[in-house]
Amino acid sequence: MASMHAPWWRAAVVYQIYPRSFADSDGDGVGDLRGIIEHVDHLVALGVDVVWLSPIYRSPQDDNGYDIADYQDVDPLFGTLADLDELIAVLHGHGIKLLMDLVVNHTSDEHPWFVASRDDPRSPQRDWYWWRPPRPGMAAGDPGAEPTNWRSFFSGPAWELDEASGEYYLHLFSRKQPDLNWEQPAVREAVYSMMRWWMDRGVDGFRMDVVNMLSKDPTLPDGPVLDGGVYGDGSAAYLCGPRIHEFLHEMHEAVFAGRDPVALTVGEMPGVTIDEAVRFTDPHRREVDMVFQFEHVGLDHDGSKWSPRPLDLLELKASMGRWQHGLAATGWNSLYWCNHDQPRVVSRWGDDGQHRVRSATMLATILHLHRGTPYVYQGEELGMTNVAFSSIEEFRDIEARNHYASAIERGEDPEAVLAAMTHHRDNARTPMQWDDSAHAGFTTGTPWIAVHPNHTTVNARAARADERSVFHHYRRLIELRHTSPVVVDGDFTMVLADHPHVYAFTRALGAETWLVLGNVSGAPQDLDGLDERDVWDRADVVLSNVEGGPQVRRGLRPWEAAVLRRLG
Ligand code: TEU
Repeated sequence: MASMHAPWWRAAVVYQIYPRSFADSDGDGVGDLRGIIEHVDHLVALGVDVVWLSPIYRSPQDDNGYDIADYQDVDPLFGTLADLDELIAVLHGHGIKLLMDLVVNHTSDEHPWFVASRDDPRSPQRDWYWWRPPRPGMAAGDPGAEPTNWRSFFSGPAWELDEASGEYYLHLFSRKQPDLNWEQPAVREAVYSMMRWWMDRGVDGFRMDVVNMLSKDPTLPDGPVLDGGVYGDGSAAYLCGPRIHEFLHEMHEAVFAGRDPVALTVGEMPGVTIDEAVRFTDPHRREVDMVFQFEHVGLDHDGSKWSPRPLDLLELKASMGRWQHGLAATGWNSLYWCNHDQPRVVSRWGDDGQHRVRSATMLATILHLHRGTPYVYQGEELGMTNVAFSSIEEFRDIEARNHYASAIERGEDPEAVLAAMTHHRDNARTPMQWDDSAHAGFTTGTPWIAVHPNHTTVNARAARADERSVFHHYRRLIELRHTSPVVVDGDFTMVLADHPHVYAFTRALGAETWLVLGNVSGAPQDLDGLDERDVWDRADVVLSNVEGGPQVRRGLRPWEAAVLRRLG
């Protein structure tokens, strides 16, 4: 049985809102907090327990709010602190908790901390950021004079020269996102005190942006040079760096210890390994509750997201299975296919044409029945799809635009570069499709990014009215987690691990065993290798995404998903 003392979030489902693209209440073309308040009924109907709100703080919006200029105020684009208080109250009134996005690897270059740090090299804030002179023997501004060879995640060098002082500052992301120096105790105290302020205001926890990058090897060593280019990969010096566990434990003690009800913390951790994830999420170590790992969303990259390759299902199953196994005894998994940085999963690993509904519901089924806490990204529950942009002008995302510009600068063919950009982040950022009206009911103004033309058929109003929609399938999956202890606590065992097209596993708790089956292909698949196929053929059907339900003896139809239950 489920432990009586298990934390509440083990049985919870989180819904991520990207405020800029969710709902616009005032017609300026950008989503806002009042827009969210007007659509809380959607979240209630879906049945989610927690909302994770991407950043709404004051920001120049260089990276859509992940560049923060004031951690304790709401950007006027999104509303006011009073709107946020109202949103928290409305959500809490429905029993829904709110996670804020904590972005403290870097601030905006317009944050007063950075302004002080840059403008006065003698200010106490100088060392709150990573300032370094040019490479020995070179003059500031010379090509290659950057203090290290690190490449930024958003293309180009990870260092920007400040002409006035002749020193460079580190920015792993955009030049408007200078990295904070967590070696400084005053930086850590300032962040913890800001976090306590939010907790005291009524938020229920945090999703922590690139939180495994907080601790850097202070010697900042060069990294191996990346594929024939001039830049190096510095990640060995800043992914899960020397003091990362110390910092996260210190944060836990300073912000969360002794709070009731317990908060939820999830650390976003590119490159995290299973061994590290166990340490981060071991409840006895009191660091974070769960992590977002990136292994599975890198499997269809050929070295980088800008050179995609088809997914090999055997690799996906092996990876997901390793994480299930690795965190079975200690720690906890988060489960996601989608977020604001990833392409839409139905376009990525399903079929967003003829089999859109069936493949979206199949992908949802296999994800949600793993052990861990599932995350639903806005629009995923509608089966929203990737966009097909035909020119670079249509892109809004700094990562995509910078990548395109630097590829063209290197002399690559513009058409080929654009054609390879299928994994770009704007796929996830087109406006939420509420109905079939102009601009999908997202705004009465001009949307900041184009609305997907398929909103005439793919939209929330149509989905909520159709019991067989992607929306209602997600609703049933969420309900299963709330009502079935085996979904929360059952042991996970991969079955048919060598089947190239079928994703299958069991969950077992006490006398109950569930079998979850997903056909990850557009062709029928037999289940000849399945143990006790005849027993499963007669088992109770918990969930299906096909007319008439599953027929295990005959196999699976294209993109079919089935969940079966038996005792003993
Ligand atoms: O993303 C961190 C991250 O490592 C990547 O997923 C990143 O988005 C990029 O795609 C690498 O190719 C987080 C946020 O989720 C993202 O939106 C921010 O842009 C980034 O941190 C900086 O704050």
